[in-house]
Amino acid sequence: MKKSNLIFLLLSICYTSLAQNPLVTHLFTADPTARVFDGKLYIYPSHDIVPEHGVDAPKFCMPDYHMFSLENGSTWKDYGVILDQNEVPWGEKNSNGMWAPDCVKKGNTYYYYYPAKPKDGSAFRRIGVGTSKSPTGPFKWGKSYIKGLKGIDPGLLIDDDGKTYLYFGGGKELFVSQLKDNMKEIASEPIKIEALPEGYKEGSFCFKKDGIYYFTFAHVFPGEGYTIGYATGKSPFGPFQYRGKIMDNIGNGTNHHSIVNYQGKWILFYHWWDISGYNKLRSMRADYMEFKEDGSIKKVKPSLRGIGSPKVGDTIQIDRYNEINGAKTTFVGGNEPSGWMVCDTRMLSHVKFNNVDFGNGSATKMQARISSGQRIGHFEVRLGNPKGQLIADFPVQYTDGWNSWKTIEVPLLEKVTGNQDIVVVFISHWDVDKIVNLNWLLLK
Ligand code: FUB
Repeated sequence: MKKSNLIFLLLSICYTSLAQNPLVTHLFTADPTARVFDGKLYIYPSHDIVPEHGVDAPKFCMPDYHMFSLENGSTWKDYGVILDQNEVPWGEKNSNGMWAPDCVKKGNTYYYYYPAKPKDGSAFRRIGVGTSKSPTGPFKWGKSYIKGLKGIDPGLLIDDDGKTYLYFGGGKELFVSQLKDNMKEIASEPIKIEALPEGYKEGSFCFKKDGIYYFTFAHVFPGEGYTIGYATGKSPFGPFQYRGKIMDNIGNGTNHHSIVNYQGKWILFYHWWDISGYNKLRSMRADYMEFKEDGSIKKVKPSLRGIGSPKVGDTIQIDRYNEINGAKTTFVGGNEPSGWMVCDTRMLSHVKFNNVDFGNGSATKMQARISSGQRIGHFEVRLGNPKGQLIADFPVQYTDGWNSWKTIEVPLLEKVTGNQDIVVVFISHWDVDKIVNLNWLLLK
């Protein structure tokens, strides 16, 4: 085996994280381009890091790329670093400018497009390409950047006739170029995408549905923060007509996205910086997206629940809820390594978590990860709504205090099959103002 392949294999960390939002928390990830290859969902994001002391990176500090795949419907596998900035044959060393990438498959080859700062000083960013026979690499990196293009945020569209279009750019204007069949050279000079509204734009992502080209992009209306907007047209070159926002501004900074259809559902991938509190340390997220009958896109509201269906054996991160009433969430503490929990639970508080996959009904038990400094009460797990069918009943136990975590287990009271929404209802006396802390549930 070649040394580089061996190193690649060793770097393929099997770190997994649940598919709720944010998608991973072991590193900061931004600009998520999701792609479905042969039925499997992959994400090609960029990677934000905290600059090392002495590194002049007042803006983004982005030294390399990881990539991820969705495993078992609810966990993300991190393949480790697939490209480091100092491996870019034409790139300036240590420039920390590995911004938003994309990856597409044509024939049996995967083409990974990424922007980097060229060492010849010819532009702020050029776009390079790597090729691989596998979606997870290793990629063979082209010796030069694509000639004739300058800019950031490559977004690729392979049309039904096999022709490939590269959308790119950031600023007041966005561009598209058709690529030659070799996928590494432009077949046409960049064309400016016309008739988009005023304001800063970046993060072009074009997809086709029912014969319509949806050109989507991050957009700052003058006086407003980043939104995700879209325009539609009848050709990959446009003209496009602006149709509105897919996501409203969710705070200051950027929002870069992609859209895929996975297992019959449309998903919007985007990023936010809610867990770092700093808009240069972002975390990728995903939420379902829907179309109206007239082909327009319903606005997506960022949720904690996100996508994915935990199965028997997966932790159900109940603190990433669809609905919460009378309780709160916060970071875990004590002997629990990391994550969030449901806390401040009171009489009849409830938390709803949609889309748990009970499969063919093989689960017979349920576990709960709890901490408690008192012992009065219990919590019920019900189907669908707070008064739905009772499927598990956990007594509250004293666990040695609110920072001391313990896993408890009860039998499932019913055989449950298929995808179900579950609701946890907390029961105690009205004067108990803190019943139990709950980190996760698990079907066994
Ligand atoms: O991540 C660096 C840059 O910020 C991306 O290229 C833009 O799309 C914005 O998200």
